Amino acid sequence: MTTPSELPAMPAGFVWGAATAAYQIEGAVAEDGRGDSIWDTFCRRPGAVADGASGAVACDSYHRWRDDLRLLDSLGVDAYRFSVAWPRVMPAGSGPVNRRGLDYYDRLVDGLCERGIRPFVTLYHWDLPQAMEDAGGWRSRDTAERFADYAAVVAGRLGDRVRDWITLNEPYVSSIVGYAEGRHAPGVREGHGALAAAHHLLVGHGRAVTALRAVSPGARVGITLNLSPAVPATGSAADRAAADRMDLMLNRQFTDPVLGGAYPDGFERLYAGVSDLSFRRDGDLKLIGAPLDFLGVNYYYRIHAAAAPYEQPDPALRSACDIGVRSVTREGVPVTDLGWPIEPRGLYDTLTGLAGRYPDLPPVYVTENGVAELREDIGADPERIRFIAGHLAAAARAAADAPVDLRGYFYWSLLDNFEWARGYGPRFGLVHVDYPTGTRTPRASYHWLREQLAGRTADQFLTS
Ligand code: GBH
Repeated sequence: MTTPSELPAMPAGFVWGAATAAYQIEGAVAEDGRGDSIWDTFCRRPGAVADGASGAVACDSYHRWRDDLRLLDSLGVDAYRFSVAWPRVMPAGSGPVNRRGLDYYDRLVDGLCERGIRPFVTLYHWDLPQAMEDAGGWRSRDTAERFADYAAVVAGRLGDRVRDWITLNEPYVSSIVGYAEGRHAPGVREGHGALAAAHHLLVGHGRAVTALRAVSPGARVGITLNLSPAVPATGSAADRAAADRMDLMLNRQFTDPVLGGAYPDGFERLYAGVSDLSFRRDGDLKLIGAPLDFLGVNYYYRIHAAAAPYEQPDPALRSACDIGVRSVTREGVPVTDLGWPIEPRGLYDTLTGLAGRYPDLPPVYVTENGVAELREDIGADPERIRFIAGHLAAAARAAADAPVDLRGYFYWSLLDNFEWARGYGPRFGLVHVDYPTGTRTPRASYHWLREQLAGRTADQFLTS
């Protein structure tokens, strides 16, 4: 298959956008009354983040948001997905509201609306207030209740202009990478605790959906999940079973409750001896599985899964990511600078798979998809152009082949930014950022996308 270098024609109303997240771009972590988040704390831990980096300055978007608006405007996108920092709005996670923190998002939303750019607001992109973590974090059910309170406060301020809300970004990463792998904040390695975190994140999602709709009756509410098909590295029974375990942990732990109102078959068996799952309460699944207005899908790569020995033989001591699977690189599969396989068919399989598994699948947005380079290259990024065009083509084919109501695509990311535990090395941006000056320089992919979007004609976008 040849890789296209143009965007496919999409149905009328298809939303083209770019995405960012608060801690990755804002900086200004101690300004205007913002409280600490778990990422501020985690970044101070020696060895936790590459080069000892942190989001303390990042892209300085807290001050340079007008630059970001100009970049979005001239790019010609329909929408901008950004996240609100909970510790700016409620510095201790609950209790007093910090008006100056909300003012920032108010200005940003006004600026977007003036330019006709539709805001998609993520309420939680991993920056839990440290005070909440000190009280147990997502292991504690109370955090879910506080999250819903916070969601209501944000909707109360922005809900007159914001229609599209994403409760959580990637609860898999918040729970498993944060509380089981320990590679992300809060940096612990647990079994039961990580599974409790995953469940409480979903409870928080459900409560926030109710709260958002109560405060802002016109709200359209969804959740964003990172989905990666897990394919067996070989045809062996052991590798097929390993791929199934990976699929349960990574994908179906989240899609089944949210889209099907039940935990998947085999989940209890996967974690037998690790957790008794006693954090589940009657009524939770009804709340978690309440119908959504849309599903956000973040797709980066698919996983080639092979069976591996458990790191910890005793299940009682095992972390929730120790499931007897390792992901392998397949010969002949191209990879990004981060070693992530480049396989647009994984996005095709993700979308058609959702349609096959969940009869009531809501409309879908690809809320993230992107590629990083490790080179400090300002101008030419042909790989990025090929990556975007290839994945869009796969998404368009999926929407043609399966009952998927695909509504939009957001490139990750508008800007180079703080790439979590990997610091500032990986650069995902359509726009290069110079650190620490914050100078923004659009790359070739930005100019290419601008031309593609400007070239949209009415007939090109008629429903196929
Ligand atoms: C997204 O997560 C995030 O939403 C976004 O904030 C982030 O900047 C973007 O991806 C790019 O990374 O460490 O190589 O073993 C995507 C889901 C899950 C993908 C963890 C990377 C670790 C792979 N991520 N996974 S690796």
